[in-house]
Amino acid sequence: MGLTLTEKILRAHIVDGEPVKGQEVGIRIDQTLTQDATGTMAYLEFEAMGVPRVRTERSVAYIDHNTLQNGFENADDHRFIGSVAKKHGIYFSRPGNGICHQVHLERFGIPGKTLIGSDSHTPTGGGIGMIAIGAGGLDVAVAMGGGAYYITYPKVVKVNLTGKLSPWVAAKDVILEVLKRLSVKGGVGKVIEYVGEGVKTLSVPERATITNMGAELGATTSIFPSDEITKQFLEAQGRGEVWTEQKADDDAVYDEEVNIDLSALVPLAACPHSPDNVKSVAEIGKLKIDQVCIGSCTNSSLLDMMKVAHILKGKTVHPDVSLSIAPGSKQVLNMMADMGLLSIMIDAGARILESACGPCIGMGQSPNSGGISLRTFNRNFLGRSGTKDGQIYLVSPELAAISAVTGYLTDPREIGDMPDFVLPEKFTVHDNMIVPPASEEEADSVEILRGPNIKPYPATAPLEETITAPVSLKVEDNITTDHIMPAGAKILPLRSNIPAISQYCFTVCDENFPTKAKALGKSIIVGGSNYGQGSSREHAALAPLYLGIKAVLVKSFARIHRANLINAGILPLTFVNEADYDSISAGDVLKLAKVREKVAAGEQQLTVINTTTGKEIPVLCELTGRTKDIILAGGLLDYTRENLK
Ligand code: MIC
Ligand code: SF4
Repeated sequence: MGLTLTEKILRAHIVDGEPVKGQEVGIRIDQTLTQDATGTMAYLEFEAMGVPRVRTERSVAYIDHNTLQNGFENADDHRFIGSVAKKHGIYFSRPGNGICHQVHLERFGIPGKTLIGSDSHTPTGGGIGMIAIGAGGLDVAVAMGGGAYYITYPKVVKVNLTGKLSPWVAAKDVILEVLKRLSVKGGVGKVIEYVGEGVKTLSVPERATITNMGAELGATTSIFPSDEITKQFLEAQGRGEVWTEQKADDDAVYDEEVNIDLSALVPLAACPHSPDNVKSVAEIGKLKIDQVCIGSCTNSSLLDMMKVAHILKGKTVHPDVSLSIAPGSKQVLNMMADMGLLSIMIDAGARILESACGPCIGMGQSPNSGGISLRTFNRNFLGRSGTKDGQIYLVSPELAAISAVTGYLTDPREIGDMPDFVLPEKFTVHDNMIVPPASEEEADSVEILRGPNIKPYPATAPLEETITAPVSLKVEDNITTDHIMPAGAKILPLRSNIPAISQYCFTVCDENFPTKAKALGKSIIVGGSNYGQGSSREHAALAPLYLGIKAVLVKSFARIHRANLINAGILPLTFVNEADYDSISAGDVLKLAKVREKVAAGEQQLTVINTTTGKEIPVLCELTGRTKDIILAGGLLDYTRENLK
């Protein structure tokens, strides 16, 4: 029986467990990446493990999220990360060098290798045939220390691409179509593998747009084969020597199949407030817009910028619209300048932002009240833009650019003929903003620069014998990490300060939650399905840990968030009968009798007693050998410390 590409790469990296779908396996990690918003914590954790030098083939620390610096905190964090990187063998991509995923694809990614990153859009690397997975900071720290990364051995979904995209229909429309069909929960426990004749018609940046936004499916990752097109891309980056062919066997067996005829796709948009709320432009109709933002790790490549510049050439941004453009990397921005694209954009009235995440994570450019904003990004969760009632539509750069000119949501096919956009044979390569680490001999003398905003990892405690605690919060389905631990210009600077950032935990749902939870001392959160979707931020587990949350009981979890809860020593529980969700109210006191003993004995089904109503509720506590030990120890940090001794 033939193997999928996913399985080939995973099998070559398994160091613990068997390749059985649904079971946990540990894989060797070749490369890691961090960004600054999750990075400070990841490096504090790495330091706490006491490993002097990273044991990966390549680890890179990027600064791209917190680049606003409207206080000392961001700059202090950058210096801290830069100094840790230098000391411990990590490459450091300085602020201004670009968004981690874009730069990693350009300068470091290698087909056939494994990569984990403390950012949920790490699957961008799947665009060149890597198994690239988003993870919590602590998992990345462990991988840097040479430890395995654990995943559920995934099912593999075949997305069979046929045909060719019509002019002005984009890679973004491909992933929006997949999201429309599979939903934000459709990828859980799965890897999405793209195959078929249509693959050849897509360039590397287009493939990367698709794998990047596969994160919104809840998938473990997404992957394209590495072929001649990948080779050309790497050669153009001056890295042709790292190319290898990577593809599935012809007789590979997949768990599910989705067929997409690229020629039949039309321009699409994800409507507020979910990436899977996808409609065609025709269905949405003539929508007047207030803002257009082009950029983010999904759509900020040179190819995207070439298309945008072509559309804006000789035009002016509509008087009622603000257009911002953030190129994905220094390389992209540099080439835009050399190719004259930048002056076309400036001339048209675009507001050029630095190469960073920027508005995607609410760092500036919040829309006006109730404003309609078209964005080439990947997430349109409520409030993420910084404007609570902002209406965010996720679209392709082509659609965004033409709409910025017309002032309303416009089908880009109205532009008329589309030229052949060909990527240059050579990209401008100048890695002067990537600082290599100090040599082993020099490392000792590198001083770690710690600012006053950097506070240690919150206190943890081993799992209690019995948990008796009130429900401090009850929430609905599809709660995102942007609800649990919001980002944005005000809160992001506090990422290295858990006591301070906790004051914003869940405030989107309940303004008083932090005060309430702290006053209760310990408590439990109850939620619906797909709890914790979105970002990889472990702060969405660390802030609850700091506020005394002992267990989270929900209908189902998103993958990375569940892992982060376990890493933080918070018990993840799911209802056996989803209907029992209705029998619990905020304020009820729940009891898990002899929970430590039962978890230690490997019992997978436990009973929660609602002492307020007397009802007994069966719940699942699906912890395997390793995750069980982590929970018993009080979290991954304590567990790793124990195991490193
Ligand atoms: C995001 O897009 O939400 C982020 C900001 O990149 C996060 C990471 C973070 O919260 O720091 C992600 O996607 O993992
Ligand atoms: Fe940055 Fe946005 Fe990409 Fe997250 S999704 S890495 S915030 S550009």
